Amino acid sequence: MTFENLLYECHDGIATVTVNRPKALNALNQATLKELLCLFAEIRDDDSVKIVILTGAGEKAFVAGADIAEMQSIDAATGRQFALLGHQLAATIETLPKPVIAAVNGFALGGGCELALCCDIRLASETARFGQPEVNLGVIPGFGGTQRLPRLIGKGRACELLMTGDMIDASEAHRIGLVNKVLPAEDLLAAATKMATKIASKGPVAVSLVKSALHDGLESDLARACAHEADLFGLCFATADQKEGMLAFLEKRPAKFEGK
Ligand code: DAK
Repeated sequence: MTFENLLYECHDGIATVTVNRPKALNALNQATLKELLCLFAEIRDDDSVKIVILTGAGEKAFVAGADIAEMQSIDAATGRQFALLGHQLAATIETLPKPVIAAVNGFALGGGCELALCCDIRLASETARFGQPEVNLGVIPGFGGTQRLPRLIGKGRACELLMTGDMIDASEAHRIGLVNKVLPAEDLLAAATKMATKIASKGPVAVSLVKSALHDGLESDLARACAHEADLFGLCFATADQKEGMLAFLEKRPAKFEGK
């Protein structure tokens, strides 16, 4: 697979997707959004991929937002198309039946912060900076930031970031729960790969169902979400992975999961 604005590699079931527009701090233009959509659709259908790491090229940015140069002159119809592409990408990542780890290696602003918010786990380098500066440009977040940010860090903190447009550093992002871990920049990808390797060694069906239970459940009331969890728990007992996982425990050996 070759893309103009992305780099892609996959080893041992771990796919790494790198947004590759470092001269524009990896800003998301429409072409990049379309490529990301296309690549994540391929990843969804590729059984050799167990988990995805999403990062940005260069040392400065994860993604510095939607491409302001491109957005500046778009009309309403193109703006709507742009927003739909962004929402489609967010939904694709959130409902991908495989985990996605954001390795945030620098600026994650606007649409870049929103992209990280769609991922399941966020690891950040000490050099990472987060913010939703759209109000500085006279717009609001267009890729779900007003919704996912308060769900992750709470309404008050989200309001502050969304209304002031302030940037916060990685340690503050960690303190408020926006990122799971902060690492020295040179260790970020290794740490993401280590975590990905650990997750990839677990029962793939179970990991996928955890993602589904979490994502669907958070959008639902507790009783309905618990009923959904019970359905998914039952489903596990129709899988070879459950049989292998429990047998391996009883035989005191590591499980060999097939993802079935
Ligand atoms: N778009 C396009 N180019 C960008 C960019 C961006 N978001 N961010 C940086 N660049 C470009 C700069 O223009 C510069 O290009 P050249 O001048 O070299 O050609 C290059 O990257 C390096 O940037 P700087 O020279 O500015 O680097 P500094 O270290 O001085 O500053 C910075 C880094 C990240 C603080 C600064 O670049 C900056 O403030 N960037 C803009 C960050 C930002 O405001 N991001 C949010 C964008 S708005 C919607 C859909 C989506 C959205 C909204 C609505 N709908 C359709 C409804 C989302 C909106 C956003 O994401």
